[in-house]
Amino acid sequence: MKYEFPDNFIWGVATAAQQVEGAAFEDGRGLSIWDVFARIPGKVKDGQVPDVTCDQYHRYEEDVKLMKDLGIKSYRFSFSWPRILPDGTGKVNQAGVDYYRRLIRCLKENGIEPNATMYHWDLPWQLQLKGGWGNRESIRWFTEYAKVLLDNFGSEVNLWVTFNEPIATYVGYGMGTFAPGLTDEKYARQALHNLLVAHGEAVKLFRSCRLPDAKIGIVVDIWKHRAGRPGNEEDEAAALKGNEIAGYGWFLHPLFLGGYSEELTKYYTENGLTPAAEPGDFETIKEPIDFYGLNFYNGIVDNAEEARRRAEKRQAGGGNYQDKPEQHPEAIYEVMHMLVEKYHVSVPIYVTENGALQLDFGDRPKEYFLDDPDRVAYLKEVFRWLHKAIADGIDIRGYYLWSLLDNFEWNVGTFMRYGICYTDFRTLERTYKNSALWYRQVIGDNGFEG
Ligand code: IFM
Repeated sequence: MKYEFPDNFIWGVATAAQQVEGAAFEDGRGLSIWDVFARIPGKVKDGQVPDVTCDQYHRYEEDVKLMKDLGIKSYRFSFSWPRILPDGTGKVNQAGVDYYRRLIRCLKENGIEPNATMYHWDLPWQLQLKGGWGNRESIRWFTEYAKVLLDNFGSEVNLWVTFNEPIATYVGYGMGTFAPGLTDEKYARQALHNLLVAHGEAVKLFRSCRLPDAKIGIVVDIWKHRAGRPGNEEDEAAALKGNEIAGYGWFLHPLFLGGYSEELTKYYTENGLTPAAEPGDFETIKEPIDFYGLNFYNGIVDNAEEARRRAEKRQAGGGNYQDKPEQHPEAIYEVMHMLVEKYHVSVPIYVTENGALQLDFGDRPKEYFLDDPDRVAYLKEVFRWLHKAIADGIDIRGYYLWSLLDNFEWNVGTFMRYGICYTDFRTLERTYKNSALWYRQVIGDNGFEG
């Protein structure tokens, strides 16, 4: 069967500033929470730091060339807040603005549409020192930053994302495994409330700029949970928690339906976690957006027995990522329907991230990574389900593969390789993996036979 995608379907690739740019201490860039966090022993695998990563800051022309050669139609990247505003607010770093101007110009000259994210987890360290997202002032800080971006690039970029995956801020403020490494549940819940209001304020600001061709949205990742043993109390509770309490429902409900869900409200009340909100906050969060960005990687089956077994293994030193979870690419289809049917999403949807990883234990040659049939098989499966959702009438406009390059995968550093291009982190040379060649074919044919 031929899986053909709609005309004008956008085939893209995605990255994020902290993961690919490097040049952490160049041209006036300030520190981000990740620069600092990575220096705390034990926080990032093997003590890796994101100082150089893929060095895209110096090699963006080479990367744009790769994209052009692959037929990529749109590049989703993020602005580095501390590169633009080293202290988070106040003085603008002109060298930082100039870098993004060069990048955007280069993309456009090569016929590649920029899709820019304002915030992909790299809060300026100076703002963390003032409490970061837990401080309600963060709404004002973010709006100031958004204004600098819109003033400088509003007429250059037509696809804008306010936030990438808000949940990461919970992992950083509540669970401690992401920057800045806090484990304060109440503060984390407040931080996420502030962040959502900041999103709404940025959308209002964007509207006031009257950019006729530009659109704005938000990216929320969805890992849809279901009970492994339906009816089993523990499994059902885990799935509810994964979906509503510490998952997508936390964000989608206020963004599309208004206010926190019944389940989350109950949880907040019972646990004394209700974030302080001001009048008008929920209207601001629900400010209409132009598109929704879905980051999809997997569907999750919750089985408490299985979770216990894994936890024991971890405690015994098995490590966090030794067991690859079951793959459920079909969940993307369910997710698309849920967006429309449960959350009444009526704006166009983009898959703003999707991809597969290879684990790098440091003992395998480059050639091993270049041949990646598992990634191709996974992508094919995702595309089939995506195609089916489009055939059902869901308005899906594009797909961004995570990622163009192997890059700095947060707290596991370069251990997880998500790229369709292999990055040699010593020489910084990029090499196509077989998946890149396959993706080029898909883009060229606007679909595939399978
Ligand atoms: O690398 C991350 C990205 O920064 C956000 N979404 C998930 C990716 C893979 O883990």
